[in-house]
Amino acid sequence: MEARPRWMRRAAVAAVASLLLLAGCAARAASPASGKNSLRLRQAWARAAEAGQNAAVYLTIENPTGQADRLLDVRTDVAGRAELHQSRMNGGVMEMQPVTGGLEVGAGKSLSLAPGGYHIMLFDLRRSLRPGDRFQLQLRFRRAGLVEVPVEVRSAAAAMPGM
Ligand SMILES: [Cu+2]
Repeated sequence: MEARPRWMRRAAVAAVASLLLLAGCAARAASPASGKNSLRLRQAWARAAEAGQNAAVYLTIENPTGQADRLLDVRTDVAGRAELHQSRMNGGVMEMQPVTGGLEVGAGKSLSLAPGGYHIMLFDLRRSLRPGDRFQLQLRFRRAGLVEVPVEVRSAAAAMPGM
């Protein structure tokens, strides 16, 4: 005689499986943010801008691990909204548009977000960004999870067309 109906046992197995998944994520997020097992974020900087305006952030993402990762989205306390953008020339005019589906960083590769290409767009700044200021940016990766990086504000005079 069965103690419990089959569906009940199946539900119990599913619950244990999801707990294991959660534990795996937590362990990964808690791993140290250096060494060959994790991403390295370098030279993060933003252009100076006034409160209420937009600003672009640039950085280099190095992936020394053996597995590709993907930057999914970005947030920061200093802006109402942050998006991944790409600048490109269109008929002699520099245009930018949101990146959909995130940005891949291949195993052993690095990805540069730089003026004229990929960048992080901050919308609706909650405070002015002055040269020499620093603020924290949170990047969410598919594998590495949430990674935080300090961003240094540089003079807007370093401006280039198209951000
Ligand atoms: Cu942009």
